[in-house]
Amino acid sequence: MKVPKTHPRYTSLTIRNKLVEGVKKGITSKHGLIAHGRGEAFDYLIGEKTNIKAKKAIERAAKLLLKAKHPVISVNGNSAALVPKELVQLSKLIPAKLEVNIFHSSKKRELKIKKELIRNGAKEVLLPQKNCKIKHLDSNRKYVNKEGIYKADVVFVPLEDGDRTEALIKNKKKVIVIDLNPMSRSAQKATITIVDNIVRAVPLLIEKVKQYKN
Ligand code: PTJ
Repeated sequence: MKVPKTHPRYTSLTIRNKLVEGVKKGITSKHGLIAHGRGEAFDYLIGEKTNIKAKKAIERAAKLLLKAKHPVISVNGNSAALVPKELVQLSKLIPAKLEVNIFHSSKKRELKIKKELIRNGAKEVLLPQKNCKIKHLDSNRKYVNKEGIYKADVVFVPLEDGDRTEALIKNKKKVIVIDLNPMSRSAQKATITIVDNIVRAVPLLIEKVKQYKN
């Protein structure tokens, strides 16, 4: 759907289009549309702007990612539809590995997300392995890659449901989360929580990483 630039909700409707496209391409799950709706509601309440607390959290996140020995960016169906290019750019800058990790189990979707990241410039994208699991987690998210999340010290989770952050922390990892809902389990349990929309927060994180690297 083409959104007229003059529409008062232009940005929001354009973001929705990306997710609908993600579903059509087989990257995003249908549940991802519902998840986005929840995020949108919180974004509306915070005025669809990055607030000062989020900016501070982004600064701390950039520092933690740059200090990490083995940082990994975890990518699901929503983040792959909304910020694929930015996640690839961030992974190259830090540098950090990119690993696909989805809640709604689908081998086909994992491969499509990987392909999308490669289309956006990624050289390497890790996939979960059935013989490699993290502890304290029962959902499909428990499967990880031996060279990625399994041995990571810092995991960046742009947005997801709340079953994994706590488990990653119990597995002795530091977790950076972006979540528009400050009351979600992910937001409450993470080492660093950025309460903002990933479409705004990830570009700001890229800028901070560039600045600190210089
Ligand atoms: O691709 P999969 O199978 O891994 O599934 C991904 C989703 C997102 C569907 C899955 O993880 C899920 O169901 O998540 P939830 O439980 O709906 O939680 C998503 C969280 O992200 C909620 O707290 C939303 O408020 C928040 N959120 C949604 N869109 C955004 C967001 N936070 C930041 N930026 C957004 N654009």
